[in-house]
Amino acid sequence: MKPRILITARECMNGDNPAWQVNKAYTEAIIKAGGIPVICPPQALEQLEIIGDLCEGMLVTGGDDLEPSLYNQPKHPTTVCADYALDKMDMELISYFYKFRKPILGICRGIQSINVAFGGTLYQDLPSEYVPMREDGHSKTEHLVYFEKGTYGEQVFGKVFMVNSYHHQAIKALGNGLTVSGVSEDGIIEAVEGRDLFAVQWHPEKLVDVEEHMRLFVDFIDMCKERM
Ligand SMILES: [Mn+2]
Repeated sequence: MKPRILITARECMNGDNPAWQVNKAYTEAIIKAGGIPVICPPQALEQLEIIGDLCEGMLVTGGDDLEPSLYNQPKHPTTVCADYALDKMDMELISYFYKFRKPILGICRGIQSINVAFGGTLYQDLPSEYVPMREDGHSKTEHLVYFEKGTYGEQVFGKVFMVNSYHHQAIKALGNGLTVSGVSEDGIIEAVEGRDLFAVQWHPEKLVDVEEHMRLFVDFIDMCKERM
């Protein structure tokens, strides 16, 4: 049996038509790891819960920035908010899956959504809000992540590992119930873990040919199988 993995869809434009989209790299990584992707657009909570009940796990993917009022901050000029309905859906589903001990894997904006769902906050603009940081920022680059001793992240990646980096926001105050798993050389939190939960700031779905990055998907799907 293959576990069903809920992935929330982002709004985009298909020519003149508003549409829903999920980057193919996410669904393909889930399929490659042995899961079944289930794409879900924003809708009422009672309907989200019905879909949640049918799925064994949730992949919280990348996208535009979260609405900063969700963590009680005014909006920074560089913050690009897509859509409050999406933010609300991601928050509700993260809480629902966590409550029922269904595994959650977070990627990029996903680690930020998870952190805010657990009561944490974000840097809205690393280049202006975070000192010291690497000269080229964290956008369109690669950098090392150092993993904390005794964490799941260390089990997969060892002490230090190269990741890709495409972000201008990141975790500031850590959410309750989360543990820091990996940190960049300039001190940005790049991986967190919690009960049946792992999340990263980089994009492992674009690195599935590297065994360690692919293992995040394989381990996640294996954990979801245990819930069947
Ligand atoms: Mn980074």
